[in-house]
Amino acid sequence: ARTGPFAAVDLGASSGRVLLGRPVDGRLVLREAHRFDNRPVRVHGTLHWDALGLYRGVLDGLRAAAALTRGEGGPASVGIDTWGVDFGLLDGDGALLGNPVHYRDTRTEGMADEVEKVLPARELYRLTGLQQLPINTLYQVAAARHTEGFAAARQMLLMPDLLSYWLTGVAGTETTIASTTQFLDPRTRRWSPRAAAAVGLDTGLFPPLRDAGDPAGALLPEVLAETGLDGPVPVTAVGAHDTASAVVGVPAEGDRFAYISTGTWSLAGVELPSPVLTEESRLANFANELGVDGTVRYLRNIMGLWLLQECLREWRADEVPGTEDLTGLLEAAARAPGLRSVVDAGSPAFLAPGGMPERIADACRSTGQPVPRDPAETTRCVLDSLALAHRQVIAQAERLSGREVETVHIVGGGARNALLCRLTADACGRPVVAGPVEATACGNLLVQARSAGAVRGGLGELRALVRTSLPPLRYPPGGEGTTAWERAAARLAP
Ligand code: ADP
Ligand code: LRH
Repeated sequence: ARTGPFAAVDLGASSGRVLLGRPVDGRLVLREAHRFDNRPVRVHGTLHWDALGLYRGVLDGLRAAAALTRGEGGPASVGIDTWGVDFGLLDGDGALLGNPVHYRDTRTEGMADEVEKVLPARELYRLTGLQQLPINTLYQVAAARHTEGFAAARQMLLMPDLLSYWLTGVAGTETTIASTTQFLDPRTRRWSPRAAAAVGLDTGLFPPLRDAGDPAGALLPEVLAETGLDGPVPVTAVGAHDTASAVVGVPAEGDRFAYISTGTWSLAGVELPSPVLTEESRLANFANELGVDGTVRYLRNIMGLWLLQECLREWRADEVPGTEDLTGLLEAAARAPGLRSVVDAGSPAFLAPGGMPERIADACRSTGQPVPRDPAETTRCVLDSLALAHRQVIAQAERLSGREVETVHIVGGGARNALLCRLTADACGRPVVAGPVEATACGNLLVQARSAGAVRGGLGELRALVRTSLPPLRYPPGGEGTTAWERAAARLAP
């Protein structure tokens, strides 16, 4: 057996990275091999992912991993996770038919109404348990189904499965990423023929389902040659949905916890043994995404740091003073008056790119609140709004699932944002435990390590390993108490 570290390929909406890691003397030791930007491209009005550019980033990462592990015989295996819902279409020769379309593209506008005529949302929820979001693969298929590309497609591969296919030549669909499509039944963890039929999709377009921990092929000779790795290098299916791997990497003890995976999105919720498919749950727009080891990720999407990323993009393009440096901006936001104005950070109105500072200002105006006067106040408004949304989602998750929450874990890039962590602790009235920043890569690596026999146990044991290796930071709840947050929430009530 190979003895080198495991390689986690983790692609988020804003950046990709390749991390190396393995357990040594009861600790997970991590090294970063490579990091690259993920920049979407608009062509003739359609927003795309730069799929080949991302694949090049993965190859560069594997080349860096090869160089770092030369003395150890190279990585023991490779696991791939990416953001959810998006896919590439392949023709009969296995060639990519056009660049995958970005979930923020406007093609899905009006699709929920189209689908509603064939399969009412109420029924669709009972079949798939997914929250109603325009980004869902089902609505993307509804928008694309009459295009020539779709007619020519012989296979449909979700993003991590597409990258895995390019690396190995083996096609498979991992269950956690499949659960973001709105075509999967969370009770059986198999395709729902009725959901697929609603948009005329043949689920035979997807390759066979596989679970996190299953073997997923080996790097092709051309990949070995290109990256300087010595074969064979196995690829292992991991929680291929980044959020599923992030939840594995949450350093929680016991089951009385909520998680918030904060990066471009904030995904807030609880881990459950089985789905909640009640009408009340649907109306609260909760998703039952599938997790590793037969779990359910009962969560809701919140717009997340996307709101800040988009403001920064605009401010920096306009060379607005005080916005070059994120740390300085966050310090100024910490000094700005708190809870002056809040927006609904759960609203899909903020989904599309562009004009974010102005859209936030408009949202404040239309709810009769003061408009932020500068970037520091806008940033404070965004972070207050995220903390408020975290509070609301966790309270609802608790109520709808019956799962008690004592601790709130924040993982992902947002765990670096001390102000966001503190505000979330204040808003939730519970301690926030922050970190690891790279929880997704940790979850990815640990599932590989377990498959290779380098660690044993269930999610509890994997989480204990994360806890001892990367001790998280604690933020006790404080501030004015939760009534201030209730009053802020009331300003957004219809
Ligand atoms: P994704 O996986 O969606 O691409 P990440 O988990 O990498 O996102 O998180 C990216 C976000 O993390 C950034 O948008 C930024 O707001 C936040 N972040 C990154 N570094 C820092 C930092 N040093 N201080 C505060 N926030 C940070
Ligand atoms: C986070 C994420 C989230 C999905 C969205 C498309 O990166 O995977 O869980 O809803 O991207």
